[in-house]
Amino acid sequence: MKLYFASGTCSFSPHIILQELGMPYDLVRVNNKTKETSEGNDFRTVNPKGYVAALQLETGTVLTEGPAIVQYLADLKPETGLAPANGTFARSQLQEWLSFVNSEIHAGVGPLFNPAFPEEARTIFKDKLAKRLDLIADRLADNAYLMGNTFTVADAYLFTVFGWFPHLAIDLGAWPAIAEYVKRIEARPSVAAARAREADIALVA
Ligand SMILES: N[C@@H](CCC(=O)N[C@@H](CS)C(=O)NCC(=O)O)C(=O)O
Repeated sequence: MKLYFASGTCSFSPHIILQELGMPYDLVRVNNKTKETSEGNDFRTVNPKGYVAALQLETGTVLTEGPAIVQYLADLKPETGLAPANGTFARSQLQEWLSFVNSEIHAGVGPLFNPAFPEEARTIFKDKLAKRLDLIADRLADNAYLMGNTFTVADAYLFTVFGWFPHLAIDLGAWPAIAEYVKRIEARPSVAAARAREADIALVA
């Protein structure tokens, strides 16, 4: 398996999961501006969408979209509990969280990275985001993780997106349950291991 990643992006979520699985994998860095990869080719020949993450299987087939990738990975080792079994109601609830993180949080902060995004729109996005964060904080008030007491792929994804918040001047300290949650996941060995693996791959011009 080969994960195409770019530092500090949503590809960190499947990378955490690869580490959680303890399975061997290759890592290819993508320069998200030039689309050059550390293998010396144009990333768009691998993923025509041009964005990370992309997971290439041994067969050569490429899977894209973070929520799909992390579920595929989790199903390789169901015993890890990273995703409830397919076909169960719990699996639908996991997908509910993945969808929420994808469309409400990830897509909710994406435009804020664009310096050309107008100030008025920025305020509207941040206000909406605060409402979504209230919901997450409520959930985490009595639960260590989104799905309860078990760390799942949805947590790897949400943790990854929360990692961008300091760069957007959004202080999670206003939601103490979320701040604690971030610390809890930060302490997982998989997070440090994934960071170390990424740091080992030289930057691509
Ligand atoms: N819908 C995709 C979005 C992926 C995405 O937003 N990737 C960003 C990094 S977090 C990216 O590579 N952007 C570069 C680009 O769009 O050119 C998913 O959920 O996986």
